[in-house]
Amino acid sequence: NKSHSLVLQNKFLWDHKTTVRIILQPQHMEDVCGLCGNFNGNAKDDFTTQGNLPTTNIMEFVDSWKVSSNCPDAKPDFNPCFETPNRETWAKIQCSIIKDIKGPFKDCHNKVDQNPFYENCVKDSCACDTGGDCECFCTAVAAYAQACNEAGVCVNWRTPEICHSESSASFHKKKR
Ligand SMILES: [Ca+2]
Repeated sequence: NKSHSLVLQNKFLWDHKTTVRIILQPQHMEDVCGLCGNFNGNAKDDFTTQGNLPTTNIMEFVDSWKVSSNCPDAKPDFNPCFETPNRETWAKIQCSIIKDIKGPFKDCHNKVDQNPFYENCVKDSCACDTGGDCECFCTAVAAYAQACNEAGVCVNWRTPEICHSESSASFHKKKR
């Protein structure tokens, strides 16, 4: 069937943690729909609901793609740091690696705006408070590293102290 052939012909990259990247071959343009868009070369119609209605309302868009109607609706402007204020300070300190003008991303700042990635990093790091808590932080930083990489700036940011590729989560937990 169609979804089976999609799996066979395209790249699905999973980091065994919190990130999945799906790279479709061009022949699948317009074969897909959903949260990742419809891959038709027009970014402006990617917010199309499951009912095939284009919208500018991101809440309407994401809620339309819920797998189970039992899931609660998305909350507009939801900030997980409000619910876990004890984590916010930690999240801001950790995520400051993205904005640090002397840090590993300094050469990327004039290529890719670091601010939205920093904001997402803080929110994600606040949200991930039960198990795998550093994985959300590491994933958020890795997203900026990926954007930098795509802009031609290769950033070597992982260290034994920060998001080391082996068992980084347990390492960070002990340190905190
Ligand atoms: Ca599109």
